[in-house]
Amino acid sequence: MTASPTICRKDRLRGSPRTHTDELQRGISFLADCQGADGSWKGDYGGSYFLTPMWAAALASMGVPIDDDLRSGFLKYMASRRNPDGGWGLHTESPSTLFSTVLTHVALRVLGARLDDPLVESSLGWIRAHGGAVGIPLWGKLFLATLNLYHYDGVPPLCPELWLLPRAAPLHPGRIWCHARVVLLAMSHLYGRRFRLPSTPLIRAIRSEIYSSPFEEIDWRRQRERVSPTDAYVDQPGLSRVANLVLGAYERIPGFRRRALTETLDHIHHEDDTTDHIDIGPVNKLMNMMVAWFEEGPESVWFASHAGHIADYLWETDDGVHVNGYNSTAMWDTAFAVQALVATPQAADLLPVLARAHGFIEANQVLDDVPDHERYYRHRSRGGWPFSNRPHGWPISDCTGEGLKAALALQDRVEEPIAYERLRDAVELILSLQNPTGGWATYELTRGSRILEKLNSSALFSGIMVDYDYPECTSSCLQGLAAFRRRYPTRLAPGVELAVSRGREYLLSSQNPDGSWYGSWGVCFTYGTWFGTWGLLAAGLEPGAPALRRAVRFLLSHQNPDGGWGEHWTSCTELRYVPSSESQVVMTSWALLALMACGFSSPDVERGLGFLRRTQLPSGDWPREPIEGVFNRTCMIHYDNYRNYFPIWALGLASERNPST
Ligand code: LAN
Repeated sequence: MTASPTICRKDRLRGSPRTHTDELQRGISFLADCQGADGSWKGDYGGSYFLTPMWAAALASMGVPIDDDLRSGFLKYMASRRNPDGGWGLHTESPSTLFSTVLTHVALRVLGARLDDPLVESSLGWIRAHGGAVGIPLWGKLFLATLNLYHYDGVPPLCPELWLLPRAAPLHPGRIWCHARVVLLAMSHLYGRRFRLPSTPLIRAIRSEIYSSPFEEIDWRRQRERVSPTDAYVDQPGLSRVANLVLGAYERIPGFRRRALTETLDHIHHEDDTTDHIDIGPVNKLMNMMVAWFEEGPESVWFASHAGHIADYLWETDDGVHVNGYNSTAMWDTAFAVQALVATPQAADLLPVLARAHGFIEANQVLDDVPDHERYYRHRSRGGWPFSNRPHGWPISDCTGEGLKAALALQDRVEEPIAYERLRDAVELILSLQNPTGGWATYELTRGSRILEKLNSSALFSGIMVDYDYPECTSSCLQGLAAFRRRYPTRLAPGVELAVSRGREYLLSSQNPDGSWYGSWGVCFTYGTWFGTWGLLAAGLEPGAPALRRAVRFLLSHQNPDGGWGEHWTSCTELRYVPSSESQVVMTSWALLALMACGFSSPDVERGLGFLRRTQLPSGDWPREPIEGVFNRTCMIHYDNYRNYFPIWALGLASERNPST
């Protein structure tokens, strides 16, 4: 087996105070210093706490070598994220959940912490006070079952036979949002094989700790739908109960299991092979790695290929080692950093930085579709940009839009710009991803009906069953198309024209009556409204158009007396604007970007810019702030570089508009 994974330590540069008196120049110098040797920017992508104990528990249980640094890094991180009530939340700012607390307890114990360790006392106290681990949500049930800490009879049926359904079936897994689909894929394989670790004294000890009655005496079947009230973010839908009954009955009939497992295994291999064993995200990466371990063993080539990419997801900070939400943020961060830098008056002095960034963007565009993409329910890939890098290889609509914008912004600034044919491929991919509604979803077209959401049994995440239209994705695609049209007015013109006008209609129809848009991937209405306004402007609306005036009014109504904006993550879960206790640099930048693009200039904009200038640190960095990213409504995620390039973008736009500021 391979050696202990080397952890990426990518500290932000704590540069010495800059000599520049100008905040914009200071911010630019700091950002430029943070550029990696490959030309990209990437950052800490933690915040979704549950990932770390899940990984730590599984890696240690599979016997992946964990050296002292990694072990103490995991322990330190878990210690630093404990809530005052002694439990751990789904994300780093949320109330405690049984899911994260049980995962933490198991991780602590398999990493060697003893029962008298204060952290273990804490997790155990919390679990016992909340009815024991029986009420852990579905993902936890299945995960614990693989570790031999939950009985498979207590896991709702995850029949792999679903993969044998005819493609036209409304419930076919190929219709599910790709992230949920690939997690379900691995889970149904593990379930179908009833894979579990051998029972050891430690496993038996943990069993006796996390349940209030002896493991053997628990009526497991009755636990299938049980979810602790602390974890029930999403109601357990009635339809999923019916499905559980039907599939539960089916489980007793020997039928197509062998064929189904061959099918799921084939799909798992395809995902591993086409992503260089990085996989689309941290949950299916871990689950596929477990499948490899159970199927072929720790010494197999398959497992070793997985182990070689464990470190891609690990990140070290002063708080210890955590698991990131993706293998990196490189492409997303680089596309925004470039756009921010070219919006400043200093752009002409930054050619070497921009050339390196261009090199990264060029080298990470996906050039081919994955083999047999249709058989494996994959959309085309050629021409797209992923969130992270080419080896990961799953392009996303909005990453392609932002990548295209960044590439076009660099066309006249580099010696060898990306060839027209490749930009055309990006445009064609974007066009192929537009839904009949005019909107864009994330990785694929919307394939399933909203009824599928009624089968979401995760309890923890909302909106995971379908790849819905999103204003943010729509906006980035529209902006990419508009930038392409400016550069090549006659190329692909009819298709681009039509797509832009349909996209505009979608954005207009998704605006809320108060002028805002709900943002699904950043916190929350401020983020959505920045994208909404920029999308409509790209689609040709005049800055004074009524929809944009409403958006401006919305933003101004939430400006704080200190000139800044600050929105709390609970906006995402409560679906209404919740202010945070203090203004935040990131939201202030989004609001200013929207206001300035809408042509709005007034003392309010000046006060916002003043907030950005005042809060900058002498190094040119800005202080880390409360969490600003989200997925699936309930789980927050931290975008570390947002606080660096968004303020630069806003300050840069302001000084381009008014060179005296
Ligand atoms: C991401 C990361 C990138 C993000 C943007 C491109 C920023 C967004 O505009 C579209 C959605 C997307 C691609 C996205 C979706 C959900 C992800 C993949 C994540 C937030 C990173 C981690 C998260 C994933 C779902 C975590 C695993 C949990 C599950 C519920 C499967």
